[in-house]
Amino acid sequence: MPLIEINFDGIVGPSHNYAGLSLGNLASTRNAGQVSQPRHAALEGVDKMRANLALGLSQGIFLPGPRPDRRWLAELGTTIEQAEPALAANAMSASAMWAANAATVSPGPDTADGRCHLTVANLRTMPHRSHEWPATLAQLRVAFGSDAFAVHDPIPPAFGDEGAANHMRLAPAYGEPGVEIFVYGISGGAFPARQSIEASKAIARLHELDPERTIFAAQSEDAIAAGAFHNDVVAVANQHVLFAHEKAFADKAALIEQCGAQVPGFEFVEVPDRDVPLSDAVSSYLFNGQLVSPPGGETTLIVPSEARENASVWKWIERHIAGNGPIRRVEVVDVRESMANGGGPACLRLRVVADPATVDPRFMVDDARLDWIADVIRRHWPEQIHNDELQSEALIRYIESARAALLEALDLAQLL
Ligand code: SUG
Repeated sequence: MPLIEINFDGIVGPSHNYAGLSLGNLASTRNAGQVSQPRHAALEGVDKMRANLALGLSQGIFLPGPRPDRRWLAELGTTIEQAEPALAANAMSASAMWAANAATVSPGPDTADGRCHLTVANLRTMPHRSHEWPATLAQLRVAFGSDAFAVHDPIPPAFGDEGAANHMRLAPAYGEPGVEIFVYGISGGAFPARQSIEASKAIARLHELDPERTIFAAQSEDAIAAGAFHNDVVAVANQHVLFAHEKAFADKAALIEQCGAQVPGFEFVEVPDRDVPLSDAVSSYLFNGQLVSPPGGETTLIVPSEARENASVWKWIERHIAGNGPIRRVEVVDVRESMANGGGPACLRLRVVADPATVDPRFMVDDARLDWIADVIRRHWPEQIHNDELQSEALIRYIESARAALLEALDLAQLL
């Protein structure tokens, strides 16, 4: 079987809530204290996966981590019952749903040993995300346990790494050698730059990438300051196409020149700031779409419904498609509960180019398995979470048994 792109979506965990934990993520700050709907959020995620399957794409899943993270709280000398509310919220976040931050992935055609390399992200910048990686690593080791893969520990927390959200790959076809672009932040004005160049360089070395086909590019300070806390809020690549906002990169000209020189047929689709200002790009998540090549189909951009509701963004999309640009088709999905925490369609998935037969089948889904997952969600996920009940004993019991029910249903109780 040739190598294809598989999208692994993070299932929205039963503790999904709005605690406003992510400085620099405007949606997270704006929605702090709102009432969340974990059941609806997780079902929105399932519907997004169904839409991917309907396009003929290959689909996988990642599981929610244990929440509250009792082990992390114990390392901090406390418990969920006794922790200060702010710390308790950090232990309750369902942020592992944003699988684009799970790991950085370098497919086999790009690496010296021909294996697909994955490095789990340390996510050290935000406390609520810094404790995701042990549970993520445990499942990566099961899902990608075959010889076709090399799974790496996180790089040391001295250097911030946020995974594939700051990494893009350009290649004439998925199974051919590509160029990998690592995007890092230097400064974000009032907001933190989460990805460091030291982390990106370490990953490129660990993944045994060819330095001739590896690019390091800085994010523009303006983009981070406008709320692009990850590069995937302002840029996305697929095969030979790079789709980005005019202000995404510190030195756009140098990046485009390198891509043009190294990627056969390279096409840059740029959205000028005068058509779509950075603020509209950030609020609509236009670039946080999934840019995909369905089998035998046309290059398709899967955008959140917020993109259709933004006049400048929708006008740009309609004009691009009418003008025969490289993006031939647009699909709209509803992931509002995740969007309200700053997570769009692209945040919810990790792309892995691989032969699906080399992946543990328990992490792959079809419509029937999604029915099954949706059924567990309907039966076990809380309907609502109010911000002031994150330490409620009853809610915690409910959340812990919901995750256990899912893992058992998927025959993955070993990860409990
Ligand atoms: O890290 N939101 C996530 C959103 C991650 C989006 N991922 C990508 N762009 N790939 C973050 O900021 C909000 C949690 C809260 O406030 O409770 C949060 O963590």
